[in-house]
Amino acid sequence: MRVEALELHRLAIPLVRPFETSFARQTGRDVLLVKVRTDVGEGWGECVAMADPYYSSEYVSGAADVIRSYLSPALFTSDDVSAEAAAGIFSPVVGHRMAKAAVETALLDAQLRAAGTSFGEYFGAVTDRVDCGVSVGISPTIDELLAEVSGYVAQGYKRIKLKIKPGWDLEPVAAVRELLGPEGLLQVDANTAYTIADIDHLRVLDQYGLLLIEQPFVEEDIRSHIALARAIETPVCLDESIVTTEVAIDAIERGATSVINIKAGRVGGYLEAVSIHDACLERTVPVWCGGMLETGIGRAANVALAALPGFTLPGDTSASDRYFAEDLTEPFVLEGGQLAVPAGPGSGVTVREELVADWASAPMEMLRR
Ligand code: OSB
Ligand code: MG
Repeated sequence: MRVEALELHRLAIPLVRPFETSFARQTGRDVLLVKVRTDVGEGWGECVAMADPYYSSEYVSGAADVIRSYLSPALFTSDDVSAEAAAGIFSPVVGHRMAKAAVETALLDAQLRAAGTSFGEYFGAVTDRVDCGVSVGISPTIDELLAEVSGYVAQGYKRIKLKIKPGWDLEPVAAVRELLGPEGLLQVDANTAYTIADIDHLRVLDQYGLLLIEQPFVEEDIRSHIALARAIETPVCLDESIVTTEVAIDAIERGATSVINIKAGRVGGYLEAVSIHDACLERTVPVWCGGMLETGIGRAANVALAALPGFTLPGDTSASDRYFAEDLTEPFVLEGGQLAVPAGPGSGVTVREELVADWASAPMEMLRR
């Protein structure tokens, strides 16, 4: 396929409720979309980078610049590119995986739409619906947290994930465990807010029967995660630390993680995400699909990924209305705690281009060969 042009669309979309983590409080999403125009048709990709470099070193303006200055010129040097070739074409650029993932996904969408193949079929999906959980932000009070969680339970979400940080951990976890009862699936995510000095404190969580504790320590600190995994019963799950298949295998073999949160954006794209899934399946390490508050464009691909056989835990693949009043595609609607895997070619969803234009926070940028 020959890429004729890349369009960069920057949008501002309000969230239905603020989302607070240990690192930031977000009231909206700063969305970067990539549309590729090729000789076989068009494709879309959503960049998961956040407005500021607080979750990872990437951020939206940086990702846009990497695409503009490095990734699109690299694509234009060839007359025959494919999603499978993208990682090689982009390999001179170190890191910037979220930027690379957005472009690779747009290429894959164009290529699979032309071939009449869905993301699910291409990735190796074994089911047409996936179990969904919901990630619940830090709340001003325990009462407000319980009201929010009760709403999600009533909607049918199969698992609750609580964002935690020092000062917001044991009390909210105890309260939500009581609300859910002993059988309710519950897990926590610290987004690197703790240090090795907190191991004794984190051990107290063992009494709440959590599915896992996600990323308590900084990205590069594999050693402290190994120490924690040895000290507590709650399984340790890595998110931020897992940036490639090699890192995933290393973390598993060293005992730093016994569950992995797979986010395609964080690892450079869906092809690498499938490779991490395969490595985990081979080692019987369960995985689940993470999220970055994606619109329907990114969500469609996540739901297809979550349909692979190793995704045995409910993902952060929530319905459109958990995030936005209106979505950029047809909405993803929860049915029996599940979302349907889109079946049409490529991502299987239709981008509402009039909304993309209406919600633009900057003029569209056209990058041509
Ligand atoms: O750590 O999993 C995370 C959102 C933004 C950045 C990081 C994370 C998250 C979430 C929300 O937990 C997942 C979602 O609902 O998309
Ligand atoms: Mg996380």
